[in-house]
Amino acid sequence: MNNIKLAIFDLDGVITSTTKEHYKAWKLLFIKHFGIRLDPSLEVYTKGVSRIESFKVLLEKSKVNLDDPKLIECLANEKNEIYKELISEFDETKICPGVLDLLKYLKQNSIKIALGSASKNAPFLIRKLKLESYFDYIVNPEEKNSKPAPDIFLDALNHFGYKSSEAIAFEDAEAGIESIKNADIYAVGVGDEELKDADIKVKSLKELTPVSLEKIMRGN
Ligand code: B16
Ligand code: MG
Repeated sequence: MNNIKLAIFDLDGVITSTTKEHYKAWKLLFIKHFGIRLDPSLEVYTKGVSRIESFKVLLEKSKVNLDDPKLIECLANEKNEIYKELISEFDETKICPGVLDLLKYLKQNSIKIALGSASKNAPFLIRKLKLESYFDYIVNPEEKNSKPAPDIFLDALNHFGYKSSEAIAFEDAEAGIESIKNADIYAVGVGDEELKDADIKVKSLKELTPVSLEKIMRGN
């Protein structure tokens, strides 16, 4: 791997899958407080987007008028308590296919590894998945603009003092790919979504062999 010095990973949808748990927590909250059944089609708007932004988009799509910031924060905290309960049993078996091999390969090649997740629960989940030893840095999403803003990925670059051309980043959500591209970093799209702005798209990280990775790094 030529000049790539840093790999930045999103969490939900790349390292593990917590999308169902996030959305189930929102659904329970909306039923309890607003008597509204959230449609499954709205889930996509919450992927990769911060907790508060997810809440705001769900309120807007459900035509609920809520403009008291304190109440919004309080309900978002309640959703987080439900979510934490739902992920309390997560362990190594919840790591997505191909992740461990890729992390090992990057370590063997002395490439730094960072986590660029919008989730404030990321350090907790990484511990549960027993992956702490692989990560050289975990971005703190607190007080950063939500994806698609580039802030989270730029923070990882700045932490190591690397240029955007020296990094590669992995994302499963449209907002996340936009965030990577806004930071001018090479974007690997992961999963079933179209992710049309990704530089390369794989269904699963299992598809990335050392040979294909070398190719990506060389730009051919
Ligand atoms: P939290 P990612 C994102 O994770 C989730 O996809 C998104 O649904 C969630 O709202 C966001 O984290 C914030 O999570 O409530 O735990 O702080 O894809 O950026 O790893
Ligand atoms: Mg994600």
